[in-house]
Amino acid sequence: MPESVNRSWTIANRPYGYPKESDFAISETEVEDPKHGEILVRTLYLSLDPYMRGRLRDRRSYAIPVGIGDVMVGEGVGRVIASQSEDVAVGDIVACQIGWQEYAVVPAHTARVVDPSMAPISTALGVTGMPGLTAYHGLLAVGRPRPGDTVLVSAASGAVGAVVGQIAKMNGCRVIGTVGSQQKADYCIQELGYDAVINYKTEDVFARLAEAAPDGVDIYFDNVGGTVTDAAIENLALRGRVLVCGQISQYNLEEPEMAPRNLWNLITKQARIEGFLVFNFQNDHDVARARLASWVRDGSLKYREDIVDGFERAPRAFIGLMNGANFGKLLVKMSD
Ligand code: NAP
Ligand code: FER
Repeated sequence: MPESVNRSWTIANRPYGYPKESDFAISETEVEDPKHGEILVRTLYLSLDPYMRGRLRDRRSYAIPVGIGDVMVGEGVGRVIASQSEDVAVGDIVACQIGWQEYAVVPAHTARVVDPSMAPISTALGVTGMPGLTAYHGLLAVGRPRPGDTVLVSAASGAVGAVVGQIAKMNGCRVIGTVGSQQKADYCIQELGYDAVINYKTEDVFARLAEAAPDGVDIYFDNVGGTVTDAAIENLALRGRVLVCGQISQYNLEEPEMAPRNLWNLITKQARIEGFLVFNFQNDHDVARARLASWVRDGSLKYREDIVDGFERAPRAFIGLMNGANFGKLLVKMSD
């Protein structure tokens, strides 16, 4: 029988600037029984993602903000422990919108059954999940890389960035990454096969990029915004493109920077900037997921997970994501 108490992380205050641990509060409720069409899921892994910072803001976007006192939103992978649905069985592993909690009752149709023989189940939140799909569709469908292209990717060792860089290499591109530490730089070169890496915290990104991409950047896959993006725009190749995937350098600023001011480069280079959301590509997710999983199985797509042990640590780990403390896809492993 399931435990009777469910612990969840709720929002105590809307963060001002960088979130603090005191912006989150643990609450305990009874574990509920699923009703018709629902399943009860016990969380095994919880995903922590940059987009969650946006959900803490009091503004409407593609999703409504999390309210004060509400359980923090988040995707998880869990085991079905009770089911009132014919489509999902007790014992199945599912990926679903679980929230930051130990148990969740969710409509069965919103859960995706995960096949553990495809890839390790934790990857359903990373390399074969939302971040991997973002990299896959963003690079291939929006960026359309050609062999010989120079591809620049920021947050290059992260959940999205590491997949972008490796798929770019598979497509015959020259890959340059930007990262925030020497350890991440070494990983990108030694494990992921990048051609060059720039540490934006210790190096002059403008000068190093001009050196590393003498013929200019054909595709900049932007995960961060700020200075790195200014430098990328300054160094675009003819008909270069900037794919705006994320702007993490701005997420915790109360006054976002109003850069870039060097858009005249788009005229001279006849370049374009395009933003995209992973949700735009839902019809192609199954094919993409199968390809990502097959690359994981044959070893051509490497991935790194930063697994934090214990549900209590979720807020601290999330705060760390916002300043680069994570190294790889950030997950919380729930205690057994
Ligand atoms: P991640 O890269 O695994 O982790 C975030 C990384 O961002 C940190 O490790 C850090 O790496 C970097 N970072 C943090 N603060 C920074 C700052 N002030 N300036 C520059 N870099 C900073 O996270 P992820 O899940 O792969 O997400 C990467 C980006 O993709 C995020 O911007 C996210 O919002 C975006 N995204 C967009 C979509 C979409 O549909 N458009 C979907 C998923 C993700 P360093 O130590 O290297 O700085
Ligand atoms: C993300 C950053 C931003 C993301 C989604 C968004 C799924 C969308 C924001 C909006 O519509 O306001 O990392 O990941």
